[in-house]
Amino acid sequence: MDPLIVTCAPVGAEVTPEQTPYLPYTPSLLGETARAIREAGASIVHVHCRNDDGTNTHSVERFGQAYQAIREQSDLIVQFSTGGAIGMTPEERASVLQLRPEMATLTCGSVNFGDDIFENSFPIMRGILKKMREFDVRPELEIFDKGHLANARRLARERLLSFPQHVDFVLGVPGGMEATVQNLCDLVDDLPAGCTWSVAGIGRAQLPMAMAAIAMGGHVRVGLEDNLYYSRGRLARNEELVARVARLAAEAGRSVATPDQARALLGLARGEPVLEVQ
Ligand code: KMH
Ligand code: ZN
Repeated sequence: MDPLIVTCAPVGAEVTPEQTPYLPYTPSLLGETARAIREAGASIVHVHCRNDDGTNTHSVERFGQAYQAIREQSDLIVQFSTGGAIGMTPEERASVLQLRPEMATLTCGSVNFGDDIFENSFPIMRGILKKMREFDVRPELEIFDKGHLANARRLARERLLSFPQHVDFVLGVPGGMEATVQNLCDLVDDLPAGCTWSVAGIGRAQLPMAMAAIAMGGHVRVGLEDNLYYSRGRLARNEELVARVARLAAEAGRSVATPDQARALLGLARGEPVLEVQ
């Protein structure tokens, strides 16, 4: 099997600094986290940003600072969120693509998200994909439900997307597809040929989904965005979640991918960020 690509999503948009002391919600904390998760075995960092008071922001300036801090401390593949937070406008969510991160997420459809709706209509998805093309950013397709794969195929028929792509199954969101091994197998079966995939299990599903992906030849996403706990009642640090997956993979005979190995597996050319916005 290929080396395991471990993505870490250390911040997210839903967890608050009041819930855990381990949330790296400033650029400088993100830089330190990048170093720690790289040492632990991560090759991709999925980025959301916060203001100093912990509130969500998708400001281009803040993402630029975060990118710089991560790059100063690691060679990780930097993947920006274009999902942002519930309530952000599609324009706000796509604005950070002008910094030309190596990768960014594209959620492939709307989904109930707790009591909210995470809105990703076709016009929103098309707008984000056009910006990705303009700034040469590689998408990671976020799949919260099986119909999202059909939506991605529709975007491919519209020639806004081409396959194969790297796909992340986000399982266990209240309102989305449940985190079961059967669901994961069904999703993997439905993937267009040649796609690589990872799974992000939400909450206590993070560990069993990671173990399934290791066994199935997929890849894994962990981090505080998706799960606050290392074990029942014990808050996690991001690097601990990465290190545990790396240990489990080693037990199963899979090494973790370095960022450059992950770039090779994903067909990414290493690019440097454009930190000065023109
Ligand atoms: N915070 C969620 C509403 C992404 O980063 O692309 C969306 C999300 C997905 O986290
Ligand atoms: Zn995210």
